[in-house]
Amino acid sequence: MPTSLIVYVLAVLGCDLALLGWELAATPPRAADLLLFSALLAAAVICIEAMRRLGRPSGVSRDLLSAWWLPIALLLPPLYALLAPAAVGAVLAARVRRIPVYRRVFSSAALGLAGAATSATLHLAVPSAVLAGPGAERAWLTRPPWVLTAVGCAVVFALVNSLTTAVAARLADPGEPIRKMLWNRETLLLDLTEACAGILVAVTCALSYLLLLVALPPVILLQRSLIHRQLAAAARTDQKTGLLNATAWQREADAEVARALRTNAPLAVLLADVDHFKQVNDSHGHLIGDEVLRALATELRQQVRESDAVGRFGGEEFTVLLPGTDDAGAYRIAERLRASAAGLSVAAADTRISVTISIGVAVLGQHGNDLFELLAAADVALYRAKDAGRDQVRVYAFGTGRARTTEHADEATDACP
Ligand code: GH3
Ligand code: MG
Ligand code: MG
Repeated sequence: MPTSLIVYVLAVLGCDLALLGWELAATPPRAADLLLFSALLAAAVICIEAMRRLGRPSGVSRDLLSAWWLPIALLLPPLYALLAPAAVGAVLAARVRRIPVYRRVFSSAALGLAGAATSATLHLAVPSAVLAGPGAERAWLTRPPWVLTAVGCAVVFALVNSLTTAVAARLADPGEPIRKMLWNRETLLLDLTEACAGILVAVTCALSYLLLLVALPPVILLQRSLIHRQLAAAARTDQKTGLLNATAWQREADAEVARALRTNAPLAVLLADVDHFKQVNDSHGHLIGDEVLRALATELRQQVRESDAVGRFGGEEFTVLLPGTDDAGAYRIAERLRASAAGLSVAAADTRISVTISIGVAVLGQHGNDLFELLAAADVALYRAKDAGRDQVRVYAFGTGRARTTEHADEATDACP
């Protein structure tokens, strides 16, 4: 783990503990606060148990527990917003996933700081006369201007939590752009869902504690659908590279081939294999080998269109499906992939590693009439590229039972000495 990351994690934890100490000393215990805190914690624990019933949700990175952090931050003094993630983090550690302790502690501290910032923002924005005003104790939150303030506070919560964790992710992997770690369409949607659920639960609780019983089932249902979505996405993904796994790629490719046959559209398949990859493992170890595979996967994904399916076929072999692409286009794209892979350099302990890839190309209608035939033809072409000296692209030549560079022979010879 980089030193900068260790320092940062300790700093976040230190801030969280210092604030917790301060708030413990400054907050007088009140029976009503403790009752609401316990009720919301109990609801969070029920959600965790409901999550466990879905099996071991590895590959699930988001839950809907913010639905409970936010009401705690909005309806109680900051002390409780600092305490809640630690308490629920301990339950999660014992009951759900086995993630490293330091990550669990860091994420609890980040949530605690986000909750404390939310609570502080609320106490700045809402006059204390309103907070302690007449009527049911927390009914102020149900009035329109203060509901809007709560929405602003939910934004503060999402911002502080995302920023704190994005900085840690960036320190762990300096190559990744921070914007990508902060938000994409999917995480924005999840943040929005969590914020809306949190505000609804907070307003419900403000009306009556008993209404928590009414809020709990829809939150659990929402959480289940969220987890199902993430499990479905994880089941399609190769954990090491983030690409489609072999089964998902073949399913997508089958559908695209059927569509191309129906509409008479061109389609090509590329099969890429890393050259002498065993030497990378033998010289630098399997972990660095994995880093190289990840870097290659990211590069391949970035070099093709969103609509092209890139998969990890196995070990150090990748497949690329190119719908709407004829033989000339497929050759051009394969050459681009080959050249960009050769230009990659991955940091190892005291050196940088570069690898090359060989690629076999097969085109629907010319080299095969279904996915199986296309993959077999691309495989033959790939091995011709290996035979010819590696770091090359070969297009399958139908009828000869072997691959050649067809009309691109000159380019191939030039590009792949
Ligand atoms: P060639 O140019 O002929 O393809 O040579 P090669 O060394 O790449 O071929 P070979 O098939 O002999 O070796 C493939 C190597 O890839 C062996 C295997 O240990 C390694 N490998 C397969 N999957 C992984 C993985 O997930 N991580 C790492 N680090 N290595 C892997
Ligand atoms: Mg290889
Ligand atoms: Mg191989």
